[in-house]
Amino acid sequence: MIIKTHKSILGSEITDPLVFKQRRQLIKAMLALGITGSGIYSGLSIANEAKWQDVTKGYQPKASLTATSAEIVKNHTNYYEFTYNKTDATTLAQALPIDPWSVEITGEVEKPGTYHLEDILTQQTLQEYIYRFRCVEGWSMVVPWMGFPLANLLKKVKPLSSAQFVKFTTLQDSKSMPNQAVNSMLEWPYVEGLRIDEAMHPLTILASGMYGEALPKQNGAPLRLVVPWKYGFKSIKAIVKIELLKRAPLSTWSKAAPNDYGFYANVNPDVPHPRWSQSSERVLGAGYFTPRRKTELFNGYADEVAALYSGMDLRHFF
Ligand SMILES: Nc1nc2c(c(=O)[nH]1)N[C@H]1C(S)=C(S)[C@@H](COP(=O)(O)O)O[C@H]1N2
Ligand SMILES: [Mo]
Repeated sequence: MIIKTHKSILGSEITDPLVFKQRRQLIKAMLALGITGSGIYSGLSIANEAKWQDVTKGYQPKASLTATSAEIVKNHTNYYEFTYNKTDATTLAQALPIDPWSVEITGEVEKPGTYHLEDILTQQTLQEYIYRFRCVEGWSMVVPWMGFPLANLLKKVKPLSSAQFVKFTTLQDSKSMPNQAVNSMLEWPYVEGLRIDEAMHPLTILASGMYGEALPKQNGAPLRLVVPWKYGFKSIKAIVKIELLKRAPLSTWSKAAPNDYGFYANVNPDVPHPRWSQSSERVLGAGYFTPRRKTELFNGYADEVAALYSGMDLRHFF
């Protein structure tokens, strides 16, 4: 099954202080649920199961996805606040201060506020989500994220019926993010958005970990969005603000190049980028002679999400 509680995050071999903290939070969360003692791992699984079924209403996860090697996912990143290449964020992003961290949730909600990340995570049950991840540039990977449904957080702040869209904003900190101090085609801070039904969909998660460990900084620590049926640029990193809005926000890429990057950015093999085909993808970690993979509509999640777009012309709303 797609969701597994990761034994290793509870294991004593982890020494990274951040992971340790996350583990403490997990344990705190378990205590809050009344799960204690020797059944700590199995108890957590059961709690997860119940919660998951709660939010998914019968969603059947895909089995049989093999994760890309962690080394590749950690060392091949897109993080334009730090660099325009795919390798240097691994080291450059280590300068990002991520503790303490808080997230402002505001706009069309009953309970706006600024919430400490620790408090957000303590109230959620972290689970593993093994998802395909497809970049608009034409490469793909499979990542075992650790996180929780965005819907679970949004429900806590009680969106008003006027909330039609959700806007996400990355940290603005040109001291630690050098490209934010440089003029480029991109405007900072990085901004992304979803329609409210996309944001509430059970496949849409906020991730604070991957491969059973705290999320590496270059991959968007301490908290990032993951929307597996959309091109990777929608999955915004280092989120400090979530706003519920009446109207669609203008996202960073749509603003910079509206003909290249639409608001929806659903993975679609039949809608080419203006300068390249999207019909296939290079699978990271596959051998040199391995053929490209055929890209699937909605990145393989059509059964779960196609209904969100029924009646929409996906060429127009690309
Ligand atoms: N804040 C921010 N979020 C971002 C990006 C970025 O440059 N800045 N890059 C996006 C792009 S283009 C992709 S493909 C994914 C890459 O995620 P990864 O580096 O963890 O593989 O993050 C997305 N989120
Ligand atoms: Mo991307």
